[in-house]
Amino acid sequence: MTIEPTPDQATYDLVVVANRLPVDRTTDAEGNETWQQSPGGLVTAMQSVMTGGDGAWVGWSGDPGEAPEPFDADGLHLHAVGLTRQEIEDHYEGMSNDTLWPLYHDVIVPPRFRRRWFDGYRTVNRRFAQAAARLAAPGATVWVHDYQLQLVPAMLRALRPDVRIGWFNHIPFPPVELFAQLPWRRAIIEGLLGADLLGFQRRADAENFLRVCRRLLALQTRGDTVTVRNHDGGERVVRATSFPISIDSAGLEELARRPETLERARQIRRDLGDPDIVLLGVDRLDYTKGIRHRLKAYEELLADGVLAPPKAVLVQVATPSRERVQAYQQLREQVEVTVGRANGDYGQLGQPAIHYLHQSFPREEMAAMFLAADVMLVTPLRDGMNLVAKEYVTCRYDQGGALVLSEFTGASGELDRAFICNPHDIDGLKLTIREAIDTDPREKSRRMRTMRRRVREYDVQRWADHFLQALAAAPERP
Ligand code: GDG
Repeated sequence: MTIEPTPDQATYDLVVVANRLPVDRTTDAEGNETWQQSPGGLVTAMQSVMTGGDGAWVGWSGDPGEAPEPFDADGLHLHAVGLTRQEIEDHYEGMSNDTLWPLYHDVIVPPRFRRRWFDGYRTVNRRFAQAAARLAAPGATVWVHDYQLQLVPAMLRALRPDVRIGWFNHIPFPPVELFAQLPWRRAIIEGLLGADLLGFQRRADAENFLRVCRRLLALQTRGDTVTVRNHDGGERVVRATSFPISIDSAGLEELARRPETLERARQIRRDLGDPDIVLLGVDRLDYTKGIRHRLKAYEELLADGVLAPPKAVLVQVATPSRERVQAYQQLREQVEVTVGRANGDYGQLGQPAIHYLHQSFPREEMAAMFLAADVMLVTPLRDGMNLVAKEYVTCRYDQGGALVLSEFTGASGELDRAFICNPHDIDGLKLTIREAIDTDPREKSRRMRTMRRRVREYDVQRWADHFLQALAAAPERP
């Protein structure tokens, strides 16, 4: 990637504000520090809407300490926000990942409320808002992302009333009965209402937000809008609606279609001992993803004698995640005990029942795994969207494979031709896995074709375009 310093005082018509920059710091063979584009659809989507050199991205570099100087990388203007070790602990690990993440995911684990964490959250949100305020050209569009930055819209509006502000939530928005637990609920709602447009993954998330406004702040809502009274007595209208996120399906399909990807998929099956059935799970190692429920169902299918290695194998990729947060350490232990027990009870020499990989892999390898898998298990207890489900169907240009998908994912709203399951119902999950294996291949192909069409037609580019068009059309301020 080409990297150049950014001219001082430059301003931009589009500013993206996200917790992380779209690049990771790496060290090359000579020991020089450099930046590499992080994988992910958001970066790809933003790159295409930010071409023309008038877009900036504000985010944290991922390391503690002073922010590196702003720089340009492949046509994107990158402005790092520096966080101290304490701020990372309070804002990121604490308030974002130990309070908001569990609260917004149905309280699967109990959220922890710490006043110090919220203070850190507010300080860091202010720093992001100030950076965005400096970089936005007059009348610019600022697109804020996700639950780590919910105070930014109002802070930014106070600094720059001339800019148009959108916010998109990548995770679910909880029902009022759960959200009401949050000690700082008023501050969060008021923070969000600084935006012109609030985007959610599902309509139900947007409706939860509107209900929160009515019930907790006694605000008036009408259709998908909330009316907010300004300090000067004037009124503003904020729109809250859904924009289900998607993936760069053309780019991923191109990768999946490469001959070397197919060859690698065949090699993976050979390495697994040429089983009849390969089942696959790919998740960040997160308690929202339903990995324990999936393993329990699989272990019972082994115990019942329905499935057995070497004819059937499960590959579970669990990418390391948030390893400093206690709930994630506990989950890792539980998963690893279960995998060890299943392999001890049902594996044979050189033929484990579960191949467990606590690692991350390059995109090429992920595409080959998707192509190699007969049944993809996506069983979250709650998930804003779940991109893995969309990636799997995109890679299956051969119309092969079957997707088992939890009804508690945003993706199930679009991919309703998947084998839909309730992961809490272990007997039901076992039956759904069996159905995904046993259904007639022609029927599976039909289902796959329908799902592939949906993801191809509504890709991440369409998603970004829709959001930005809706933001441009957001009610003019009086
Ligand atoms: C949040 C919301 C929402 C995973 N392991 C590897 C790897 N991955 C990639 C997947 C996929 C991405 O990471 C994970 O995205 P998900 O959507 O599945 O889940 P979250 O990380 O929880 O994302 C979620 C999303 O934001 C977008 O709005 O859908 O609901 O929770 O792209 O493929 N990629 C590579 N190696 C790995 O080992 N290269």
